[in-house]
Amino acid sequence: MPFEIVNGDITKLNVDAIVNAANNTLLGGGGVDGAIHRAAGPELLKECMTLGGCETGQAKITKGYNLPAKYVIHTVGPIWQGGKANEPELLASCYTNSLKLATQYECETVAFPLISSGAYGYPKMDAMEIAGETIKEYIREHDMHVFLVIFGHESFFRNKPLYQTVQEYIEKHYNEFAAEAICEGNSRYYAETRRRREWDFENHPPLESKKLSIEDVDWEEVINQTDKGFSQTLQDMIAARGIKDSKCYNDAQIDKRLFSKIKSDPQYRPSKPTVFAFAIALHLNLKETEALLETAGYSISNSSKFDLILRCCIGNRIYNVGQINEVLYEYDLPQMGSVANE
Ligand code: AR6
Repeated sequence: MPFEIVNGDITKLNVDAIVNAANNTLLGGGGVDGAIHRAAGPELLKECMTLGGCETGQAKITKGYNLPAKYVIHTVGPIWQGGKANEPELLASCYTNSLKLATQYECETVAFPLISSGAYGYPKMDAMEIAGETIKEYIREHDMHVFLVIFGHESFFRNKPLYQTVQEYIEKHYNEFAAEAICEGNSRYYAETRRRREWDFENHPPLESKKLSIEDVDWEEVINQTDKGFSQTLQDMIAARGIKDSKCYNDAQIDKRLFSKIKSDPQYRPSKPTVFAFAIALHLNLKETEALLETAGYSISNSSKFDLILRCCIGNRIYNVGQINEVLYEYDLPQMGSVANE
């Protein structure tokens, strides 16, 4: 279910399987292929020699040897030839076939590099689009945590309208909110900044004005009993929305096991990103989000960029964890649904 875009070196990840962007021979090469063979040691090449190569778009699996990962899934991306040689379909099948192998080998955590985007010359933005869409489609139906590992911090989402809206919002409010904290004693200043903040959402049409797919709910009764704690409040909210648990944790991109843990432990205190993820899955407005945060002992902080991003997205009725995670990635902030947060 959860999908995270992270920065780093894939050979260092402690996951069930890492995916290698290999070539048809499967006998090693440069880029991420070279790095994986170096880190795994010579035994990996020995096993690869028994595999008889691999077709473009297909995948084969080996052990991980000296890597922290248990398995390496070797896939061969298409060489970019201008886009008219079936490259998008072949690239998508690299992800799907690798994920199918991972399922077959009962892998719960899988990490991909951005296949074909180096020596094979696939335009990076397009490669990212295909990777994101294909992985998200697969994990909708499969219980798996997938990482897309970007080598070196590269930007992918700065041209998107949501990033630009958030950026403007942060530019406008970040200093103001920081100043607000300093001037806490000055109630006139505080009232003024608060008024301006509220004006923002009241007078600007939200980005997403289409009708929500879930019926609006009168939360009054649900959120008035905040002493119930997070676990019970969340369950009441899910019941009030009339949705299945699975829809809620899938939309929140929260791991099923984490959800069960939260449900069975009335005292469970989730991380802040996890609370926000549920607020988004439940399509809460800002007031309701604040009430849910309060049940876990949090409030929205005016001097935290993470909180400002979430405030901006929820104020604009952006209820898509994937889109919000793209913005968080650009700001190098923890993403919602990340196990590392819990
Ligand atoms: N961790 C994560 N990503 C990495 C790492 C790393 N350690 N090293 C590089 N990348 P490439 P391709 C990124 O060229 O385009 C090989 O020689 C890199 O920044 O490794 O599919 C094979 O043998 C880029 O975004 O793979 C083939 O002949 C991405 O991994 C050929 O290259 C993929 O770049 C395959 O080319």
